[in-house]
Amino acid sequence: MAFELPPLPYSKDALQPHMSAETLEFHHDKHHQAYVDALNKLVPGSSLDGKSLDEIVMESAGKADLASIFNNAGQHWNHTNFWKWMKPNAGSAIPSEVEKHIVGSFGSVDKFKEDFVQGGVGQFGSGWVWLVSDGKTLEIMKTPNGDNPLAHGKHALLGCDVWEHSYYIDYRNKRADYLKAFINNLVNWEYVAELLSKH
Ligand code: MN3
Repeated sequence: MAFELPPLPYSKDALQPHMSAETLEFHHDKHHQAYVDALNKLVPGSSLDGKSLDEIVMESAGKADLASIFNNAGQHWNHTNFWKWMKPNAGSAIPSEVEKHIVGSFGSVDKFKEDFVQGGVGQFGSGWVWLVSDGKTLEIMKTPNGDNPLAHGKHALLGCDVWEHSYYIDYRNKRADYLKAFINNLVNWEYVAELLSKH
């Protein structure tokens, strides 16, 4: 079955002023679409044909001959969640169950936000910064390119794209400003809570 670009769960101007309609137009309609198109060219006829996206990510991870499939499958998985990890008028209210786990693992919400921003700033070149769970504690993780927690046996609760295409139109080279705007104004904490309840 062919992979499909999921529609954005909000209109393209819904995340302004923190993320512009122009950014979403390029990021969702062009970049994410390109990963989906590449996957649909690479997977048919390969050893991973017919598998789910999660299976493809996990089974291609670390295999040199499947690197192209891994990169594009990882990016399709990452972006599909990234759109859901944001919402309009998100504010900063964190559901109590999520806050309890964050405070238990990081000491405070402020320290978690600081570590998340630092993780994203510290990812050299393209990649992602994550809040992950191992089933017990939460931690910050960063990955290069299309790599993600799923490929490392961790559960992603939140992730932010730090490829330049995600912030250069709105923030130019100021990755830290983009990360601060994301963590303070864009996070769909109800989706984070839903993922936490499963892990
Ligand atoms: Mn991206």
